[in-house]
Amino acid sequence: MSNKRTSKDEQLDQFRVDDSGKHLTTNHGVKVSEDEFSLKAGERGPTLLEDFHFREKMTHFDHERIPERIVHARGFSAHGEFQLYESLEKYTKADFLNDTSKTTPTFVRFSTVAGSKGSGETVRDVRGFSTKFYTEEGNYDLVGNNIPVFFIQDAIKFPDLVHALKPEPHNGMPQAASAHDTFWDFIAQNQESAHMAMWAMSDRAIPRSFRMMEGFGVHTFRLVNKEGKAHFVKFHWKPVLGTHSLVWDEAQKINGKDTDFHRGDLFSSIEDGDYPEYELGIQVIPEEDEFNFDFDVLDPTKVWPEEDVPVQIVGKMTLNRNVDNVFAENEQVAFHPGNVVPGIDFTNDPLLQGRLFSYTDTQLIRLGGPNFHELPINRPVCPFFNNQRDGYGRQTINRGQVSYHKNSLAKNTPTPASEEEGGYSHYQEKVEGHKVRARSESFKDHFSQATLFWNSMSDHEKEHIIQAFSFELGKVESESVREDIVEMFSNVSLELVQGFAPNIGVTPPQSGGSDVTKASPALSQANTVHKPDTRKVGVILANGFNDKDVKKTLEKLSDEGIVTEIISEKQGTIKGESGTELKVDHTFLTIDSVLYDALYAVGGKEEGEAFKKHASHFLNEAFSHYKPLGATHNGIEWLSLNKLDGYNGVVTGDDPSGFAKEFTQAVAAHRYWDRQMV
Ligand code: HDD
Repeated sequence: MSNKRTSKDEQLDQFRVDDSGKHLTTNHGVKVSEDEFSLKAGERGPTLLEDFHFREKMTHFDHERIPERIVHARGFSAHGEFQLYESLEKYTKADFLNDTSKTTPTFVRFSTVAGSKGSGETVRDVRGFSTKFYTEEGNYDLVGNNIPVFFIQDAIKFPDLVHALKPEPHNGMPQAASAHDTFWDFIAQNQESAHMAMWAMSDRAIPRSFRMMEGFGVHTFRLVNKEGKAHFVKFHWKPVLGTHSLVWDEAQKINGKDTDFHRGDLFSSIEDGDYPEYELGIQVIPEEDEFNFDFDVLDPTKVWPEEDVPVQIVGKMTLNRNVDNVFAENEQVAFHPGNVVPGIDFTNDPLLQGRLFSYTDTQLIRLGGPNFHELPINRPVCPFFNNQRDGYGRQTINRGQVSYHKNSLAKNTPTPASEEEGGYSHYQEKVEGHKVRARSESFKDHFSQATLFWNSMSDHEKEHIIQAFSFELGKVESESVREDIVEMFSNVSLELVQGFAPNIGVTPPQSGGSDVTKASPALSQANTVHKPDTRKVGVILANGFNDKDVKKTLEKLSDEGIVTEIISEKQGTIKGESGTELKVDHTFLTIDSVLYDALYAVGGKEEGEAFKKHASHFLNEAFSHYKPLGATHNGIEWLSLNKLDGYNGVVTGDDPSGFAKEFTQAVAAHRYWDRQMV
């Protein structure tokens, strides 16, 4: 990654303001002499209307909020850059996908879908993964999710889906959760959602980190090259750290212990220089092969199995700068799947077609008018010229007499550009048909790929899906909705419904099921990358710890990229037996085992009963979430007291180097699912 400032950084500099060390002024630049007392008629008298400073301060405050996004309200962003590995000239003329010498500035916003702006971040939900590429040919937005398919096939059903998912209107509950009647009623009545519902009930919906989840453009787009030849394409982001998830019990507890868990993880990784990286992948199908698959390539409820259509890795995005101001950047950024550049085009996917309308429309209400493209975070890095004028908050001062086309007074400028000059030309797809409100027959297989997903899961992932259905439907009060869901998902897998139906008081069918036997190993997180890098380990220490060994171990873990934090009873420092002092990062009160990937228990000579109790609680909980545990010195004793020793992923040892090596491998493994059966 280069440390060169991007063109977007330079542009944003014009808008960045640092108030520190300055005199306080009004918004009109008048220096203010007093900011604690309003202007009154007498010390005990009424406030005067002429107090312009009070009026301005209060009015601004009263208007500080804008509507939250109707979906994806809870989100967090970072700046980055995209580097192409090899030219994609043969597929597309998009300049940023042709020229490997160019670095394209990017801005990414991650989000949950259902919850309000202040809701917990580790809820069971789809995650948004939106990327704005500030290319030299204009902004290209890839507005995707961490799940490669969608609930519905036609955008006209989106308001219904979201109404069913959001808190129920009569009581405003539940917040940020799909575990309620209306959501599952919608699913049962709209069977095209079967495949996506399987993903939503899988571990994908509770990611460990924004840094450890995939991103998908979902729709089929078109890449068009200089010769005008088009290919169908699906976009993928593959996290360099692999795709990893939390466990459900842990995810729920994190929401209470740290509502900002995901944004905190992203923010501190970037601050620490552990820049999140994602490789861009494309799946390409030549136009002439459009009808050679057992699904319709335009259907957004279908994946293109990676084993059939391989993902070609073509570049990498690195997120390397946090936002300066969450409102100005994260809240005001406006994404739109319709923001494309020459060489990237749409298809007739009816979900995509409807999105092309919705995103501008929503920004008009959310950002208050048609000039949101002028907000610093939304401005392209290339100049823009047209005859659009005026509107709320207009900032551009367009000079000259002329604001219409065609004209003679300004020699007909700004002039449309020809294709050779870089003008956007739409792919000339031949289309004919009757005007109908209908769906193609080729969109009507709702279950084969839901079964493909189920067949591709490892045993522990299957168990998690069964538990997720049991939890979600367990919260559904309507018996008929529960029965409908069992019936619906018996089309996916008998093993699945027989797993969860008894837990929700429904008798599962004994026959039927699916005859699809195909699996796609790429869908299972069991086959992802495993690395120790950036994993967070809580180190439990008491005064009088063996500082020689601990120091050596911590150094070795740090060399492997593991981030350690010291947990003890009190803030301040703790002293080792040879006098080394270490800063305590957290106490048992301010942190929790659910906020770590693994624990390393050491203790110390001065540990008391309360200390042992807390440490045992931490270890037991981490163990129950299948996390790696390491123990040396007194820590070994706590393991045996709690009967946690002897399991896979529980590492003990006397020699710091040997221990650190084995523990690093355990941390990289993420979780030990064989304990699920214990
Ligand atoms: Fe959407 C926001 C992703 C279908 C209408 N959507 C939004 C965001 C993401 C997605 C990541 C948050 C953008 C941000 O961070 O600011 N949406 C998707 C994906 C979809 C999808 C991957 C299916 C493949 N969306 C979809 C449909 C419609 C919308 C079918 C309506 C026809 N989406 C919106 C919206 C939002 C939005 C209401 C709310 C805030 C915003 O646009 O800027 O217009």
